[in-house]
Order: sequence, then C-alpha cells, then structure tokens
Amino acid sequence: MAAALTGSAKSTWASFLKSIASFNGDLASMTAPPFILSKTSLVEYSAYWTEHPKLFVAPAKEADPEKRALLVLKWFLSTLKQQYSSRSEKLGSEKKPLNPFLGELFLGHWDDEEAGRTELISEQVSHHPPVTAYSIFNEKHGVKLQGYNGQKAGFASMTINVKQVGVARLRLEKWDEEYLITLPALHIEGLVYGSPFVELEKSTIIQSSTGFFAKIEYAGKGWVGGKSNSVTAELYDNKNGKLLYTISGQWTKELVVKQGKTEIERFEHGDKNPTTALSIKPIEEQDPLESRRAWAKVGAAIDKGDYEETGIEKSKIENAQRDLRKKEKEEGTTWERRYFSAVDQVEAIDALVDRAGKFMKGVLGLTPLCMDEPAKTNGVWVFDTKKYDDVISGRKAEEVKRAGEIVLEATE
Ligand code: HCR
Repeated sequence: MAAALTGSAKSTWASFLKSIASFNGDLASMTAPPFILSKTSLVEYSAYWTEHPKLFVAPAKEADPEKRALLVLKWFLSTLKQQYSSRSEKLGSEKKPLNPFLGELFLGHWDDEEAGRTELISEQVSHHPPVTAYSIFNEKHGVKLQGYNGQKAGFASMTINVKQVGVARLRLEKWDEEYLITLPALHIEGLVYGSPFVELEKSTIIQSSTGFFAKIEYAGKGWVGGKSNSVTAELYDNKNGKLLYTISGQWTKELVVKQGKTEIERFEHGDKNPTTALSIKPIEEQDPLESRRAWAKVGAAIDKGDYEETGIEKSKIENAQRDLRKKEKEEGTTWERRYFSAVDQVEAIDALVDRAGKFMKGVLGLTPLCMDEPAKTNGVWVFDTKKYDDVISGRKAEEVKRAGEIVLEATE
C-alpha cells in the first residue's frame, strides 16, 4: 500500500497516525481512513481456526495421549498463518476489519473428503467491548472447539500493540479430553510507511486435561535469531516436567519438529498444504444478521472505491444499532444472543488454568498468561447447546424472525 499513498491519502494517513496516538484502547472506536477499510467483518475471523479441517480432526484419531498433544500443537501452529498473515501475504497490506454489530453472525461449514463436515458458528456477543464467540465442531470425529476473544490495544512508537483477551477450548469427545489454548499478543508494524502488517509476540500456552503442556514463544525481526514470524514451541509432560518435543521455525513458512536433538518431521502451511474453502449460503438465503448480507452495501461501496457511499452505508448500520441500544435501555431489555451465553466461570477452564499455572511457575518460572478478567469481555462466553437446539429445531423461529426484521430495516 505504501506506494499508493500519495497526495490527499498521504495527509489523511498522517492525521490518522496523529489521532491514534491518543486512542483509548478499544479497536472498535478507532476511526481509520476509508482506503484502509476491509470489507470483511471481524466476526468472520473465527473461520481461521479451521481452514485445514484434516489437521483439526487429526488428534481425534490418535490413541496415544502424548502424540495427540503433539497433533493438537501442530494444528494450532498451522492456524497462525491464516489468522495473522493471510490477509497480508504481500507484506504491508493489512486492513481494518469491519466492526461487527451486536448479534452479527458468520455461519458456514467445510466439507472435506477425509474429515467430513466441520460446522462454524461465529457470533458477535458484545459490542462494547467488542467480543466474538465461536463454536466449531466436527460431529463425525467428535472434535469441538469453542472460544471467545476481544482485543485491548495501545499505541506507542508508531506501533499498535494488541493484547487478546479470552481463550479457546478444544474438546476431543472420544478421549474425554480438553485443551485450553491462550491467544498471542500481536503488534502492527509498518504504520509509518502506510503498509501495516502483523507480527506476533510474547507467548501462548496449550494445557491438556491429560497432563501435557505446550509453551509457544513468538519473536519477530530484530530479535535474537532475527527472522520475522519466528516461533518456538515446547511440549512438556506435566507429571515430571520432561521436555518431549520442540517445534521451531517461521509460522508463515516451515516448521521443524524435534525429539531431543533428532529431527522427526518438517511441515509447512503454504502452497503445499492448501486451505479448504468455507461454504456459506448465497447472500439471498442468509439470515439478515449474517455478516455478508448485513454489510453487503458497505462491501459493494468499498469494492467500487466509493468512500462517501461507504461512510453513508456504514453509518446507517451504526446509527440503527445505537437507536436499538437506546430503545433496549428504555425498555429494560437486552439483545438475546442467538447461540452463546455468558457465565461467571467455567470449572473446566479453571482446572486447566490451575494446572498450567502450577506447572509454569514450578518448571518454567513464568507467570500464566491465561484468561484475563471476565469483565474485559462482559463474561466468559460459552456455546449454549440448548439455544442451538432451539434454533435448529425451529422452536425459536419467531424470535429469529423478529431479530432479523430489526436488523433488516437498516441494511436493505
Ligand atoms: C488487530 C486486528 C483486529 C483483531 C484481529 C484478531 C486478533 C481477531 C481474532 C482472530 O482470531 C485473530 C486476529 C487476527 C488479526 O490479525 C487481528 C487484526 C490485525 C489488524 C486488526 C487491526 C484492528 C487493524 C488496525 C488498523 C490498521 C491496519 C491501521
């Protein structure tokens, strides 16, 4: 994008950089210049977890818990490229996603010959602060991933620093096994040249209920070793603190798995390992709350490069949402989330956090980088199977129709 910044775009970009120097940390409130707006809403990003469905279900087929934990780690590492660099393969083309409205949905599925069908449900469960919750499941293999995430951002030395709040939980039904996954911190580089891209930093953990613990550390250019998108993951046995495997390399390129000093495998997630396309309904058949239908006019305006129309269409949705919140406040009601519910805590998560925490302090001398305070995400968001069953069976048909009509007024 850098080369494209000339004339008025250049000065708009300079004013934007000045304005973010004092922004409040809520990415939703950041007003970016229209030419850096993406037509993809953040609610769509949940799909990045499963663009390799085969890798997602692979752990379910493995009987040995240690090898299963390794497969989970490999799958997790395979998601990083999709999550953090797929929109910016040409370094410096990261854009600002659309800010999902409360209740916005992104629904779809992946069909894969080997893995079968994997379903995706993603819902914006909070607008202030912005929080997206998702449930991704493959019934054939009994693999279920659910989680929620929000972001806290800051700006320093021409870099946007983003801390992710929330966790992901992977469940393997067949082995009655659960994994807690924390989310990496990241920062956006290249702002001064008008060519933003993401680099990961700090660390994440994966703790399994069967007693395996992975510590994953990220580094970028300029750190020891020096390569961009660097990662080192270590898989330990919780019982004795024994290091079982290390995986290192670049999360955008090749990763090498070692057992002790012996290399046992190399893998990559580039062209040799293409992603599976997500199937979503044609726009006309989508629910009015589904992201691509709701933002269709904004998307069309962005495609045309018509920034005035983009602003007008975006404002229609934002103003309608503001009016709706005002009305709810007056009536003492709240927006009913379609698939998720907020709870104060989840025992299974607490147990895994506790297990990881003890291990990290005892063996690695690190503080657990786990769940942040639920207040930052308006609660701990869980997939509500009762709500899901009600929607699927049609028992909620009236409510679903009403919610759609409310959003439709502003978008069509
Ligand atoms: C930081 C970011 C919005 C949040 C995006 C998250 C953290 C969302 C959850 C996904 O699971 C993982 C994920 C991946 C994205 O890399 C990350 C986005 C990258 C840029 C975007 C900023 C809000 C854009 C700021 C605007 C800049 C380009 C000026």
